[in-house]
Amino acid sequence: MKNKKWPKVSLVAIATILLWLKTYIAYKTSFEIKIENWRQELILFINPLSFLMILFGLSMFMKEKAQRRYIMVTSFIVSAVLFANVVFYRFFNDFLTIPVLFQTSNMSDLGSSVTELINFSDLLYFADFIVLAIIMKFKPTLLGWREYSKVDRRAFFLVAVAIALFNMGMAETERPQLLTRTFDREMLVKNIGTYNYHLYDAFLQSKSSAQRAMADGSELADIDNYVRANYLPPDDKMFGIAKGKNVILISMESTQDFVINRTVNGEEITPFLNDFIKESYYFNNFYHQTGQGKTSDSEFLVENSLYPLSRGAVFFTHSGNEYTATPEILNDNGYFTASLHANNKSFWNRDIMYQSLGYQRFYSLPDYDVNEENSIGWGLKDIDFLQQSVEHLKAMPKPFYSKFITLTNHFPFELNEEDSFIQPYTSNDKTVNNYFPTVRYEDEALKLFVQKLKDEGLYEDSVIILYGDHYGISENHNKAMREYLGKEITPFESTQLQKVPLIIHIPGQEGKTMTTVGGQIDLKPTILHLLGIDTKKDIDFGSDLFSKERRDFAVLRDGSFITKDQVFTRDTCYDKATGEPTDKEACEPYFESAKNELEYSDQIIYGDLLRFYGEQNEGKDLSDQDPKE
Ligand code: GP9
Ligand code: MN
Repeated sequence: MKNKKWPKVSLVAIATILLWLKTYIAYKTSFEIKIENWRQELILFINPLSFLMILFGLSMFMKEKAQRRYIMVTSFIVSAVLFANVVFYRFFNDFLTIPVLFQTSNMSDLGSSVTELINFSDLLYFADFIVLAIIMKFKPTLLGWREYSKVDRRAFFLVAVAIALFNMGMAETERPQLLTRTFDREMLVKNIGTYNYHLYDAFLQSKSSAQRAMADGSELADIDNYVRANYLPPDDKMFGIAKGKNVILISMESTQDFVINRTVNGEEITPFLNDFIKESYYFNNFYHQTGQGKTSDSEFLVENSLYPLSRGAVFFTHSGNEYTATPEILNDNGYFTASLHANNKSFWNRDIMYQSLGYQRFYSLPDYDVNEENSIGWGLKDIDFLQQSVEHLKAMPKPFYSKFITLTNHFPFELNEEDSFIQPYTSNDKTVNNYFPTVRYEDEALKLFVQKLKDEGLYEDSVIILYGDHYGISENHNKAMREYLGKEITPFESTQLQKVPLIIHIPGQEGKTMTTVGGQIDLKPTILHLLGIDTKKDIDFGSDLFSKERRDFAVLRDGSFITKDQVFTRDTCYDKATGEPTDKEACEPYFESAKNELEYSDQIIYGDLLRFYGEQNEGKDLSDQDPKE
């Protein structure tokens, strides 16, 4: 029946406002969302609104009875989704994702303790729904209803869209490239809201499922041929030289190669590394090949010898794929495998991806003693992180394969006074200026770490591999870099600045500078060969950096490539000797290879093709695995 009177309270408005406020209260009381300034607080406050307006607004097209039913049912479902996240968060300190819902071991953990996780007061999460239901039952006339005109609806949806755009605009300024890079779930929820986050998650999921469903493994034949043709046999002298040794792999945050053996204000930037390379293999033509996934992309390259994707972070988009990563291979060879990083475990989706890579244990934030004194910028300072990590190393079964991810030398390169061992550079560019002291701090942290490894008797039994994860100084800082380096930053120089240090220390081996051109993609076969593990049958796009048959070649994720004598970037072929553009013909023989590399690797990831090769990996929570188990 039509209610002719002006509505007392519009059902659409009341349902929207109740759920909006409830969501915000839940954000503040049930999740630990870090808020750094009032803009972030405002984003958090408004972020559920546009979604709820659109969701409930759909009922404006309905008749009274249908509208009531629709609003009640939707309100209940949305409340249930929110509540499911609250319960999940209590246990895992993380937000739900679709792959997680299907991870049986996670869910069974949760299932057994669900009664402990839920209490009577949780009914409060449904308080608004209960109130709505009571009114509807006993005083339905309190809630008005009217037929909405076209103009009403248009105005309503326009407002909703405007709020959504305002929200996105603010989020974009607070966290640029939020959606293409998808940092971590907390950041997504904080910026676009829990409901939009679920939509986004569902979108990612369906996209990759469709691509996966269309693949049948027949594509592998060509790829297999290509990879076989590019396989390089190991140098007999190096194969197995570190058999049975521990591996300590260190990802050096934002560390570019140009800092090695260089000074700022007359002082060495990396005094420790400059010494350490004298007793290690030091690769000075080694490139990072990362894309938007930054650190996680470098991890992906190093562990899989596959390229990351051209957009997004493969750690997020394809964490459910089958991989044959170094940790998995080493598990089968009697190694204990662990990653150590003092950050949220879900950052870059590591907690999930590490399961697919085969890690047995992930030491993340809760495994470290982190407080205000020992933190700066992104979190635990490198010195504290590495020192505390040695205790974890001592507890691990031997031999172990351990990956450390440092953090202090991260943009915006913040440092306390007492940790500044050198003065900043003195250009107009604060980022470039501050980069040097944080690199110097990282160098100090590495020195103390190596010292501690010696003190604890771990040094002689371990291969130590250090690599830079990606650039720290982007092209936005070319002016200050020109000033510092004393040369114009042309596209050629920019490409050369993508070099990151690679240092491999093998006990008992003398130091040597290796000039072969290579990249992060080459680390997997290199490491495995040093440990005496054959890689002939693996699908690796990289090849052993010690092989005598090396062909100097590295492809960057943007399609640029580097050979022995040329650099190809932005459609121009440069002569390395002069740094000047040269005839394109000189680069032409490599075009096909560079294209194939990236395309074949992408095909593997999009089609999840390695599942046609290997067996299935079971999902496991890695945060509380006892290393002795
Ligand atoms: C965060 C750290 C930094 O855990 O890996 O990530 P980045 O921004 O360098 O990719
Ligand atoms: Mn990084």
